[in-house]
Amino acid sequence: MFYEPKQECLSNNEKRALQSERLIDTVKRVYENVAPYRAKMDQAGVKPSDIRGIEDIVKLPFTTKKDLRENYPFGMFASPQKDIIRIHASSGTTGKLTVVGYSKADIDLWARCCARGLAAVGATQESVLHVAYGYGLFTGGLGMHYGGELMGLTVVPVSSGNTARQLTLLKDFKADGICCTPSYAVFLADELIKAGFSAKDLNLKWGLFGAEPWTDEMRREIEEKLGLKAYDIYGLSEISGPGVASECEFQRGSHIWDDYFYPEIIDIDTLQPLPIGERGELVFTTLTKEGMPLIRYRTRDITALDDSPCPCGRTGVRLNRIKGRSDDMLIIRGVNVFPSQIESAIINSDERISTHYHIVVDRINNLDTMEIMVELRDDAQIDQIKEIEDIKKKLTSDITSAIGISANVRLVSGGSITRSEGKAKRVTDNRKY
Ligand code: DLL
Repeated sequence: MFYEPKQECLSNNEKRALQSERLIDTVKRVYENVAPYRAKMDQAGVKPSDIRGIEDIVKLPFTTKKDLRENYPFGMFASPQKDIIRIHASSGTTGKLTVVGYSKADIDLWARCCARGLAAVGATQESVLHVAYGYGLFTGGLGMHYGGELMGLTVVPVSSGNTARQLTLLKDFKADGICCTPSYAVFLADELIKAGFSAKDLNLKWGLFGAEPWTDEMRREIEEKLGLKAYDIYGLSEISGPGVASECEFQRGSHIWDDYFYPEIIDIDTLQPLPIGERGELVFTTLTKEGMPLIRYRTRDITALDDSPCPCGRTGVRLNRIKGRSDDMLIIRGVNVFPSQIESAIINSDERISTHYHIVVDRINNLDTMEIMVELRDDAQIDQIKEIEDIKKKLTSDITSAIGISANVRLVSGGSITRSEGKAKRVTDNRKY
């Protein structure tokens, strides 16, 4: 029911005409309603009337997380507050969240895109969908929830955590579809096996996994252990959430719903657009969003596009797997974390700790772990071991409240952390993608 061939299989000419018409409207909308966009366009010497078609997009300035931060919380909204019906947010670089506002039409569009993704992997109205992405400011849970409901599936809003309960519900409700991060899928599978069960005790047929980078090796592992077909789903809060792009049954990369989100790949040094197939940074322009339309938003995700025909007939340009980021954002258990957030928690926690720290990220038993080593200051007045315990306890809790997930803090003596001669290397990521 949510396969929309008319929109999903547009010819090149039809698509460009639609994208052009929508871009022209979006540029007018932001110029008239969003002061920071008006200022940026004036500075670049571009007027809405200069944008006559999608090819003119290159005349427009980029948008970055910095723009969202500088206009925190609602300064980038193009709709009056009375028309904003939902707020979501993800981590920003310096403690301030990146905030997104949705109008009713934006929520409907987002649900439609998630429904397209569900339909593309074979969900039907008889399906039971187990949503194990987190619900809340994170977009994973509610995005897939609304997509599933729009399609008429039976949605089970389990949210993240409590693995034993997840397994019980999967067995009892016989979900045929599951949504969670790929690393959690592997963890769930291992817990299933540990508890003495196997994929045969479940009814899973397909899963939509995303919110963090993963590989084809992980895909095979998940498919084998959970007895389903594993599909990639990509998205980011700023553009809407999950379902900006989604794989079809052929698993050849995620089709971008490019009648709504226009993709470009740029060279990260020259910021010039690259031809299809070349790897660079992914940039998106929303074509119909009302609440917070974004023009040429730099996602920082490194990937390439593929416009070769797909046997499914959909013409949405496909996204290769995300190969990394052009900034220092880490994704730990599906949560976006910037080292700068950890750094400011360290600086503000206790004057007896120094600003020398090192973060080690790993994947142990298929679960991301993070250890943060922090040096005590040489001149710190510490008389009792208990004081060290107290410093550690407070820092652990400060870090958890700054980044939203737990980390293992280890206090070490002054000088223990290797100093770098150039840029400090703050993070060692031992995970293999
Ligand atoms: O992670 C939205 C989402 C939820 C997507 C559930 C898919 C499934 P943010 O928290 O704003 O939104 O994080 C966005 O996560 O820029 C990528 O770096 C990364 N990411 C998302 N999906 C994938 C994926 C959600 N399939 C950031 N593969 C993005 C690799 C992904 N990285």
